[in-house]
Amino acid sequence: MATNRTFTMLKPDSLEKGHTGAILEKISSAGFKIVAMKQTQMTTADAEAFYAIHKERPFFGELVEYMTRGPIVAAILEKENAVEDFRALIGATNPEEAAEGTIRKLYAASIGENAVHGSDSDENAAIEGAFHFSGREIFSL
Ligand code: FUP
Repeated sequence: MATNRTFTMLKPDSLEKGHTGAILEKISSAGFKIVAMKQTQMTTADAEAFYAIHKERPFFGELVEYMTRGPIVAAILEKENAVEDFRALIGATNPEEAAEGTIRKLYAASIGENAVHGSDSDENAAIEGAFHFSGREIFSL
């Protein structure tokens, strides 16, 4: 079932601005089932590991600071074609380039604080889901 799952995080700015409910509603309305979900806070080591692929990029330090400054909501979502459909629902990394009606267009402030994460491949969805959830926290609904 890995190909039917993706992983998301509502990032700290979404929680700070009170957008958690609205974003989860958009996710549910788009046909995604939430098979795992929790509110948690990443440590610096967590964020450095999660975003290790970006460690040489100039924005890495700010990214780690942003992602650790407050709680996030992490979730595993299930739907046919989950990875691609969720990327379409959230919109481009830079909210200025995100399509109308996408989550980032509606709720993201900037490319650095872009409200939500969505896995970019089935393989990364599985890795990222396992980073945040144990098997006992994932439910087939
Ligand atoms: P996305 O897959 O859309 O989440 O985007 P990336 O994996 O390319 O980037 C991960 C995170 O790094 C983004 F959500 C925000 C941050 N980032 C920047 O701050 N500046 C950039 O130019 C690109 C990414």
